[in-house]
Amino acid sequence: MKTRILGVVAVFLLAGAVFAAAPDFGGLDRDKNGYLDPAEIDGAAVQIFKDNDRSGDGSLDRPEFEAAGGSPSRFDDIDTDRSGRIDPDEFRAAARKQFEQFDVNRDGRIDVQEWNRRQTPIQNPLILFYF
Ligand SMILES: [Ca+2]
Ligand SMILES: [Ca+2]
Ligand SMILES: [Ca+2]
Repeated sequence: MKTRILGVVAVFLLAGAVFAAAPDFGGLDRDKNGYLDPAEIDGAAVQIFKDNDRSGDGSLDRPEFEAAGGSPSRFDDIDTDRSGRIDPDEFRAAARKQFEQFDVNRDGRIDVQEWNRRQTPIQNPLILFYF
């Protein structure tokens, strides 16, 4: 009997853990409808760009990008004109590309399954998506 109760408790705990792991999409789901749409990704990109442009010169240089958790190779991917700086358009274009990568079923939104496929709880979702 006791083990059975423990079993039930364990199932509840497990369900709770799964539920807790259901993402709020790293806070990106602004309208809280359970999906990420391109406008949410784009809007957040503008803010995240500003937050990480520490020098305030309107672009992200390599140190700023890496300080935010980005890798050197990812910087090169995003800096499509090879200027050595990421400008807002490049940043948003990269976010759009990420969106398309996540949106496996191409319905124009990222659902929880699509999000979880690429995220693990230990990763900072914003870094993973934008940097
Ligand atoms: Ca949403
Ligand atoms: Ca550039
Ligand atoms: Ca989708």
